Amino acid sequence: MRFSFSRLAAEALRGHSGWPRQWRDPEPKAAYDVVIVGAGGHGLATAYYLAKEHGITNVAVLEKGWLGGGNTGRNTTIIRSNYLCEESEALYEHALGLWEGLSHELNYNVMYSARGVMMLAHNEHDIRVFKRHVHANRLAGIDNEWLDPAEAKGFCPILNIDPRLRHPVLGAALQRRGGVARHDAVAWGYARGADRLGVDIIQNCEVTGIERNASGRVTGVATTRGPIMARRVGIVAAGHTSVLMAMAGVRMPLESFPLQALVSEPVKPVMPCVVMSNTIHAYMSQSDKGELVIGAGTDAYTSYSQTGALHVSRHTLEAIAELFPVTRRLRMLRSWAGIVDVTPDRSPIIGTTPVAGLFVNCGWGTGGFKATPGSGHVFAATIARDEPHRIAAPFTLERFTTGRLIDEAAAAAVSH
Ligand code: FAD
Ligand code: PYC
Repeated sequence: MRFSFSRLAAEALRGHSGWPRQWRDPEPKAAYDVVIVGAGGHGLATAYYLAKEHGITNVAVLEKGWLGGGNTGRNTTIIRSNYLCEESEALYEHALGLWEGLSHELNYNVMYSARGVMMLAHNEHDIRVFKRHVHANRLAGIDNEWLDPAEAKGFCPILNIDPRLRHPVLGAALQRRGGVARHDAVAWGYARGADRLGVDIIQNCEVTGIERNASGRVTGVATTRGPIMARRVGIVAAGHTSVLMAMAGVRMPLESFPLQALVSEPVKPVMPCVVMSNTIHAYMSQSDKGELVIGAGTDAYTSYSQTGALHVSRHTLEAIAELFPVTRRLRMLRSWAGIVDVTPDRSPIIGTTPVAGLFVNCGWGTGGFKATPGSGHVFAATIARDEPHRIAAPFTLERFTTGRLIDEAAAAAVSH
């Protein structure tokens, strides 16, 4: 018998032939204890820790697209904990600690590689800001050190430290425990872990409404696959949080911007670490496949476009070619954008909301990948106990009414 491609494809689609049974999307149940909206790394990690640490397994993660297809699958995977304020130091350091054991925890190789993250200073202002971060971090027991230009080049030999550059390298802050991980492995690792603990992960299921009873408490969600009842709903839908929260009548202090990245054709290992430059909107590392992973800045205006403006990536490539002359003749393979949601103080919002039973985790802006394990861990505890986890407590929505902001504009890595 002859097999046509379309027949094989139809069989594969019908039965997911060859896939282990547990990978098929389950039919949604009528009711859950907890519904998580968004199957990015943060949502999946939340579901995993709800089941693993709090014994709450009647959980569904609803995803409008495919698992890990949002920012989790679009980011440049930089991991670090060199933030300025003590609230953020605690949060990102909690995450970094979890990264260090994550492959073991999930029995899934997330390819966390602590190869060092170096942030370049190009002017007097940068030097002061980064030195302030170095001192603040060291006081908190977090590794961060100052390098002069020659030391920076020693750490990353392809770095151009010619003082005649348009933006010369005047020094750098180095966090040696920082690094990168494999983004889709993080989503799949948490998904598999949650699935094995009984969580339902349902793709192609867009949440279109949030249902409440007469006293205003959440009772479930409306979806493109029908209504689903839930006692608690957690929104973890980076970039689209305002849209979802508006369904429950809550206005969020967020703006959504495209942030873009691109990768080069694969080359032999040339880049031993991660280098970032806030000032000229460029950062680069090398993936295990050999591609140079390059990140750009955000678009200057709010939008839901998943491509990003061409002049933004062009500006970045000019900066990259100047900082790393070996890249000048490389071809770029792909470029894309993700939609990030940004708060006024550049710190996330994690916690309860004015609507009983509704929880939110958002506002990670350009820098939430590094937080994935920590974010899921503290958000799960917040949902399970209906009160903020100790580390999440400063990051509640109320800070925008009390004015107790956590200003991380300088540590956010990408200028906005
Ligand atoms: P997502 O992975 O975006 O998941 C949210 C999910 O919600 C999506 O899958 C979406 O489809 C789903 N959703 C939305 N609306 C609905 C709905 N109505 N119903 C159902 N599902 C819905 N951070 C770093 O720390 N380091 C970096 O180097 C870094 N680089 C970045 C580079 C780029 C180009 C981008 C775009 C981001 C970068 N970030 C980085 C930020 C980081 O990617 C995000 O903060 C993080 O991945 C957010 O994870 P998440 O799980 O909250 O969101
Ligand atoms: O938060 O480190 C970061 C980052 C780098 C690129 C985008 N975000």
